[in-house]
Amino acid sequence: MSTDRPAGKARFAPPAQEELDPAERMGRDELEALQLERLRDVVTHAYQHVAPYRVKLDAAGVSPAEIRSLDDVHRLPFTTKEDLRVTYPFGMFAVPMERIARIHASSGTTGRPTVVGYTSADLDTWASLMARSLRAAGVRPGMMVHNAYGYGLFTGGLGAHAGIEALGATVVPASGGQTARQAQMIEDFAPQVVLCTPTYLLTLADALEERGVDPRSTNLRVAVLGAEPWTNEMREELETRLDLDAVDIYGLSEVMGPGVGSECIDTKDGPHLWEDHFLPEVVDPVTGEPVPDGERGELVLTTLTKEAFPVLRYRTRDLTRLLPGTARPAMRRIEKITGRSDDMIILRGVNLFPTQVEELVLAAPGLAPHYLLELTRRGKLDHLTVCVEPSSGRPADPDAAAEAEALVRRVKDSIGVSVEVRLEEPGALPRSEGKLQRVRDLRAST
Ligand code: DLL
Repeated sequence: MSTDRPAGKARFAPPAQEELDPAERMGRDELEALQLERLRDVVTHAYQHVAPYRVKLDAAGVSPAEIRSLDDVHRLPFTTKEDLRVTYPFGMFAVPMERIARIHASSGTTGRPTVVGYTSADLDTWASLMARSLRAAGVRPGMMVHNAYGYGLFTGGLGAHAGIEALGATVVPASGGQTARQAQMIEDFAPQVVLCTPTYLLTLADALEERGVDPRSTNLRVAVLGAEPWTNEMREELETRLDLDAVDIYGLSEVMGPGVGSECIDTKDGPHLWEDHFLPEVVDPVTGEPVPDGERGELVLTTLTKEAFPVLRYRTRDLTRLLPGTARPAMRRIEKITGRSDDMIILRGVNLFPTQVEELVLAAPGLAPHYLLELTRRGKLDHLTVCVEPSSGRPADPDAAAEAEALVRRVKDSIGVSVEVRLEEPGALPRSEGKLQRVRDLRAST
């Protein structure tokens, strides 16, 4: 869905055809021929250099030479996060350590971290795809980009950084945290572009207001937002609050980092996947069977060009569907991600994602765009409390209390489940410093 924002600051124009990479201008047949050639190469590379892939492919009875069409990808075994964990730290690397130029790792809050590696050619590819993503968002050489994705082992900061430089823009390596100082830099340096998570942009908008700056008055024109699920309602909120275009960038460390796909500013209709480097499929999350384009399921990605860390049929756990290309006709899009299969809450038999609640909270004018889902146990049953705040900033605001009351009904009507809604004091809910945790699970202690 594309959202138009009210006329304010001039919008950035999309790149002209001649500014695009050759692959972005290919026809579908040419692109698929390239994908097939690369798929054969990557399967051969993984088979020859990564022992766990060799074992799995042998067990599945598939030899790299049998990859004759793109559909043959369905014959390859899946790779899961667990496969990466058991080979911690470097067991899935496909090149000798001397050729590894950089390492990143996931936070590992839910177990051992997953570690990924890049050769210098991989870093070049990543920078060029990140630059392509920024260009699609209307960013051009010479612009200033405030990069508030966290620097460090997380792929967001350094991945985006290299892309900004590759594009020829000016990078402000703000990283995460020190929000008051970041707001000041946005005011003083006047960047046109900001890169961060959608929830951190809300934090930045609050910090601008605290400085007495109207968030609509900055020089920011585009925000390139990702690393966590967010809804079109959140997009509208941010676009209106800051008077800019908010575009969606997708990626994950296991597959590369930010820039696996990105939205084009002219359509804002879900990230285009950069299919010259990644082969997407969507599968039924339970059976693992591929579903046709247009049907919802779990996104599965195969890297087509990575040297150090090739991944075959990686189960992302991200839920979406494949849609036809628009701004880049040959490259398919993913629908804005609704959530991850592991974020799904099953409440008395009803499946619920935090984004479904987000849509409803953001549609309630009396409520602030902050919310938290608190899971507890009452007797034998799970109980969900949606914690919200008044948008007026006034404690116990009667309008907000009425909206909170109405939210109980709206959740029941649209999601089909009974929840409690608790109106908190203004500022009581946790604010984002990067990726925001939406669910507080207190079931073990209640
Ligand atoms: O979050 C990479 C990234 C950084 C993407 C900056 C975009 C911008 P991980 O920490 O490995 O990598 O987390 C990857 O985050 O599987 C999704 O569940 C979620 N995610 C990433 N981008 C989006 C998005 C980075 N645009 C996981 N919409 C992924 C929804 C997203 N979820």
